[in-house]
Amino acid sequence: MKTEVTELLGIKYPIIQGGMAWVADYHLAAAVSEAGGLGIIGAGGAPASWVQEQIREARKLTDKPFGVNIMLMNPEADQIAQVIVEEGVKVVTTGAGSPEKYMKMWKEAGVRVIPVIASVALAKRMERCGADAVVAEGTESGGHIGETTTMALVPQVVDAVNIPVIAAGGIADGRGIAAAFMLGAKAVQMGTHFVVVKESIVHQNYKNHIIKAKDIDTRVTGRSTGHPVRVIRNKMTKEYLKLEQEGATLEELERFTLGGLRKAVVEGDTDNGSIMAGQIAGLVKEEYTCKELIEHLVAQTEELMKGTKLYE
Ligand code: TUI
Repeated sequence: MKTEVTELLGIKYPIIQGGMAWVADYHLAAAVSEAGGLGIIGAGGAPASWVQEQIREARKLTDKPFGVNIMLMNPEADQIAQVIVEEGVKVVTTGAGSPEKYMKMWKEAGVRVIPVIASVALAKRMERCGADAVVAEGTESGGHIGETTTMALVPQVVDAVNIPVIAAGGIADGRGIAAAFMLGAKAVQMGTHFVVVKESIVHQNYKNHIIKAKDIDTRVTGRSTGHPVRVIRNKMTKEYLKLEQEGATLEELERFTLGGLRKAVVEGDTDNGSIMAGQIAGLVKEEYTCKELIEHLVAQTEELMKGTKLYE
């Protein structure tokens, strides 16, 4: 399954694992890369020293390329950007902001830079400042999201830029991957399905919520604060959304979500924590290893794309 993105990144399959905070540690990233995709270590809100250690641990498990995701609201983003260069990481993805100020440093170090964006305007800005590709992430995604759906966003971004576009949001099987190719994407990024693979260190309670979720079970918290975040509905979202509707202040609302992802992922507190997941959670039913999942995805995609011009 050779595409511009597999060539750019030196990977076998055009499947990238999302750099999910607290979830995407070196175990997951190395397993995905070993299986032929691109594994990504999610820096989330972690300190730079943690990121450095994770990179070194991943290297012990795989000699294949892997990446690091910087969540740009991280207070140590500057130091993490530096660690990526020092440790010789080949690929960086960014989220929740614009990575413009790091671009020169990364390009000089030969790092492939792939910003995650949720609009055409930002995709164009990223292309202008030297991005190698963009991930166009639809609002179906888990976590911090934009407004536009994957179906509408991907073809508009594809038409607006000359760099390869990677589709994300609402993709968890071969049907979604084939659909992404039809929209003009050259690869996909998936998060939710990778949360439940065998190598994922996420608490079993969290995995169970994803496996049990139905199509309509996600909620978006924080629309009023300007930081919309998609999570699986639970006791916390019920209380949060009620308060939000009543016009609670930012401080009152933040009390609910502060440390919420850690609570759910690490402690398994799925009543009070933030169970970030995408709308496709309802389709994620089985538990595979990374290798099994990726092989399954590739077989399903190839079957669907037989006879199309897009598949060589
Ligand atoms: O970043 C994500 N998804 C995330 S980050 C995250 S950690 C977090 N935890 C609690 C609250 C908030 C975040 C969980 N999930 N996806 C990539 C993404 N980035 N989607 C949309 C964007 C984005 C949004 C605004 C990128 C840039 C932007 O504005 C840039 C600018 O400066 O105009």
